[in-house]
Amino acid sequence: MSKRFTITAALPYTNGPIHIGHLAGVYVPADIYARYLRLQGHDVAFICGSDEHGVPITIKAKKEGVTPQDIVDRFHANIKTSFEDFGISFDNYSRTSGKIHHETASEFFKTLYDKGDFIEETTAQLYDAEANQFLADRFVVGTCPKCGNEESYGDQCEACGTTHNATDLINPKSAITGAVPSLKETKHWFLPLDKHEAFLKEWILDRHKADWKPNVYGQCKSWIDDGLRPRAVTRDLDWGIPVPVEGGNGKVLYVWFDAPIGYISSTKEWAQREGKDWEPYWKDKDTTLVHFIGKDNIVFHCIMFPAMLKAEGSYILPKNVPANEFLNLEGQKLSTSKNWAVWLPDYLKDFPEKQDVLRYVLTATAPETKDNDFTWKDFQARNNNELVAIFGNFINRVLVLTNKYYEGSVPSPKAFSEIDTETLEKVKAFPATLSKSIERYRFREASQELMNLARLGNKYLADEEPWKVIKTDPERVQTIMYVALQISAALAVVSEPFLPASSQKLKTMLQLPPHSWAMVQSGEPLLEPTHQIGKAELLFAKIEDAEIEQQLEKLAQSKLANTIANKVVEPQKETVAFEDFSKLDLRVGTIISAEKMPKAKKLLVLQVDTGIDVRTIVSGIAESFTAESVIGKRVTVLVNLAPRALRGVESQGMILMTETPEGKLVFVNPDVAQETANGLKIS
Ligand code: B3M
Ligand code: ZN
Repeated sequence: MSKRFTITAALPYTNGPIHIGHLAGVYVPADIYARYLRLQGHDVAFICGSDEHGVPITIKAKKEGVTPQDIVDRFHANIKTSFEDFGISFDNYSRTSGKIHHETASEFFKTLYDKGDFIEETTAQLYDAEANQFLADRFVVGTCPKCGNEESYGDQCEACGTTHNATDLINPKSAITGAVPSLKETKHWFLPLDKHEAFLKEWILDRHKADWKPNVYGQCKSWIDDGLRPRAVTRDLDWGIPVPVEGGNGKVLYVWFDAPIGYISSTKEWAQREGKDWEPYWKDKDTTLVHFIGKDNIVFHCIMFPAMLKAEGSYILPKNVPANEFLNLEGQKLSTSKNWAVWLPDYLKDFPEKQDVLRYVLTATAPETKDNDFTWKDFQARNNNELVAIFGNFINRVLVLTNKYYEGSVPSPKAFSEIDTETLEKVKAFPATLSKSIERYRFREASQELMNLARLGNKYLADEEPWKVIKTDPERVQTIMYVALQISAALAVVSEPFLPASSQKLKTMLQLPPHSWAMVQSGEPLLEPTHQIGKAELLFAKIEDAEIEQQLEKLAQSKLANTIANKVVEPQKETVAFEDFSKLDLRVGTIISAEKMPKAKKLLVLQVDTGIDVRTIVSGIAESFTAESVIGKRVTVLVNLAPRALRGVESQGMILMTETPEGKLVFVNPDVAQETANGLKIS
């Protein structure tokens, strides 16, 4: 029986492109779920849009000397294109700078205002006199009162996810001028979350203890247990939705008040375009509402937005909020500011036509219950060893052999062997297995079940060896190929939520007649004898080591650029008199042996021929150079440094080292051309 679902995906901030962390955390899982529900015949509104307000956009506009509208126009288009490129099948992708959203959010605020749901209060807020501006959200940085993170923002701490008022920060600093802010009176409207504590406790802690993911439930429980407090839902900013009530001039709605309402306005926009009524998707108690988000958005989707919806009174509440944890890249946190990311437009330039590969890998390694790591090596391995070697190889063999033996016509099966019947029974069971995982938001598990169906086909063909049997029992091969074709068709249908482009390509190759998830589940044939399939094309292509090396090199360049950009250039030291300098006796030496100092991370014990003698020198270079790599190296040695005992070894001198601007430790290498009989000549 068809049901109504409203599926929302977090509205991405339009201050930069989308990267793999966004896809893994929010958009691929949401798309798998929405596509799956459509395949079940349900009425689905899959809703998203650009989140175009908020301080990050204003900061970026200031940095570039353009308007916030310029910034959001640029990235709204960029992001929308990326979602289309990766088959994220929104029914509507709107934008919060649009008219319909301004109207919807203003009306929502006005309704709560007129009902007296807000606390209207003039309070002392952080103010930067130099910038002549109140400091809210990312305009202020300080120590989080909950976890001690010293880089917490005014509205939220990214380390522990909690949300707070800017005045709660310890040691706040203006992110505009660095100044310590003063306090200045200003009027704002507060959402009394404390008044909704009882409802949130019952709704979340009692009713959703079993079906919400532990990481989501746990965060909500800790906030509720900490005690909820009124939260300001307006700001002294000029970019955003003007506060639509008396005294609101010069103030806008807090971005986290307006953005979730963006789901509603985007649904309205879609319904208007489709000639539908939007209200059942947000107000009918039989509608299932699910929010797909990243873990840093849990408080806003489980506490704040539900409190707003409850206060307004006519809306349904989310049935589930299956937030994912974070994806890391090559062992480090993804970071827009440090350009430590794989941006979708760049990925597509380097791997054209490989959107499904990224969808698959990000699903197979999704951070569903804990942060997880994306590595390019794993990306290559899953493509080559799973998509190419199992899924693609199976499909290619089936289509090549069907064209070779029967000119593409599906053969009539003769008597089914036990293995044939068993295999077809297993195929029939896959949709239910996939449904179980998908309906519990376990997409990682589901993606591996999908691969197991391809494995089943691959194994069946390898065991039955039609290419051999054809010589002796062509009738048997008709049955084998008939079974293999049913498996291929089943794969085409059930892979659609995960690999939409590949699924479509396979359906085209099979010239798949009308089909459905239910047909696979019923076991009825998807390809009847004499049906004509098309030619075989490769579904997936191998990824070579060189392509991966290129990606790793790009990241290395990013890291280097970051080091340089963040390198603090130490000021020059105190001037020294020439007399002092001339006391130093510098010689050109050669390292004749080297070994790691036991239990000392940084130390190498070197035997150095200084031209005067061979002596022991202990050098703190073990984190930059291996013992083997320095043997034979010509080095500059300070030979008249007073001996020092280091971990029980007496060091008689020092090898001169320095750092490049990129922060790399290097030897002060003597230039052999200048060398004299007894060492470097100081000119
Ligand atoms: N713009 C996404 C983020 O925090 C935020 C989501 C809004 S969903 C209403 O990165
Ligand atoms: Zn914190």
